[in-house]
Amino acid sequence: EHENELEQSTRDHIVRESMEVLRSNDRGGYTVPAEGLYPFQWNWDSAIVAAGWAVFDELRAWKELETLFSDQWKDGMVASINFHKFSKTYFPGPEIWGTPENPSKTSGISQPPVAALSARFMYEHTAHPVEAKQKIEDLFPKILAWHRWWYKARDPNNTGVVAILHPWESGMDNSPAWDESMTFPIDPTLPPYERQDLTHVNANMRPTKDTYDRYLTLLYRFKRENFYDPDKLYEISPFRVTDLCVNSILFRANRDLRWLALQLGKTDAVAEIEGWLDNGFEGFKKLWDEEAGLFKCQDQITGKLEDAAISAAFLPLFAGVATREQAARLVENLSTWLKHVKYSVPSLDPQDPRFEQLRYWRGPIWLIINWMISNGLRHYGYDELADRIRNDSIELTNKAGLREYFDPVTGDGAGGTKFSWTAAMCLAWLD
Ligand code: 2M8
Repeated sequence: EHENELEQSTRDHIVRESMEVLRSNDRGGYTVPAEGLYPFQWNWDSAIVAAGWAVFDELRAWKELETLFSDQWKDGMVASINFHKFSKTYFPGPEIWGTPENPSKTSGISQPPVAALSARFMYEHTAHPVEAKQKIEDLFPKILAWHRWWYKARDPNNTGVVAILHPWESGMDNSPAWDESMTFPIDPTLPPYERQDLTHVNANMRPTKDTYDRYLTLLYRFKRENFYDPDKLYEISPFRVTDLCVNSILFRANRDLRWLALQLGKTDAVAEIEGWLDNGFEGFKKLWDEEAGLFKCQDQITGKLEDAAISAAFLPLFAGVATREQAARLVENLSTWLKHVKYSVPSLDPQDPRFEQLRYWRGPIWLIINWMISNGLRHYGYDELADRIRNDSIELTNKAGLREYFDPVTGDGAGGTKFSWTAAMCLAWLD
């Protein structure tokens, strides 16, 4: 009894703190991921944060998505970063990206398409259905245009799965899944640059200089190539990978978009989205590594599956694209991983020699990924494992606070503090 009360008061405290983090990271219509470290509107952060706002301020939640789409490119792309207000605490900022459309107001690449998921979540949980339906009416064509962009710009050969052309597009920036595909030469003419991230967090928690040189090699190449013209980029990019994170989220987002289309009676769109789902189901088959019992990312230039087993290997469960047999193998693998760390889910197989418990997407736990994996496991009937991930997530935030990510061995918090998407997950998922 006493313990329950204690637990309840800790939960109340986390909820209050989470609301406080969103309010303090609110810059008027959009929420920054973390003060200083990430001073602009990031795409998938923002979509996840909208679900957090929805728990205590619906109008503000819709506003988050509206602001995100206010900078949508004419071709349908929604950029990874929207630079609404000047800040010199982040590199590379708008002066480096120098994108043509909305002059210098966005980056020139995209990020995992979470928006349809949040729009559905908000519509399903609304206390004001009439107003919410109007919001959905307005957002629907924009989200649809963005999904179309993914297929046109990033799957011109109609394989059913889309490419990322930069590790930043996956959201899992320095994942070992890109190691083999990030071996192209560094541009010898790269202008000198000064990283800002290292002024906010320890270097051992961030990507290395060599990795940043390659991020920038790609950026300058894309900028030179007719200013990020997506028709060209797909052909000329030395990095072209089928990423499990973007593709699983896109698949799930298509299911949610289809649901929204049905609410709005848009039958043409339903048929179009069903076409993407059918193709996607076929496309995912190539990403299954039968020997490993895991999904893998694929280098589209060499055709090879990437060898790294990363947390995104479990995201096809969230997409709902894995078969029952595949789900069983995935669960077997995940259970083995968890024998090697205290907390779930590390971003890399802890048995991999490249595993680093603190370095960003090469080991640490990210709450948003935990939510997706747990949700997927529940869908396939693996409730016990789903509960374990949820309980670990509660324990981590209780213990370490609303940090950017967490050490799977010690449970310590790492990276940025007062982090928006971690707060949003505490509100929309863990409470
Ligand atoms: C990280 O990415 C940015 C580049 O977009 C960076 O490190 O500079 C990633 O964790 C990404 O997934 C996330 O959206 C962003 C803001 O939280 O930070």
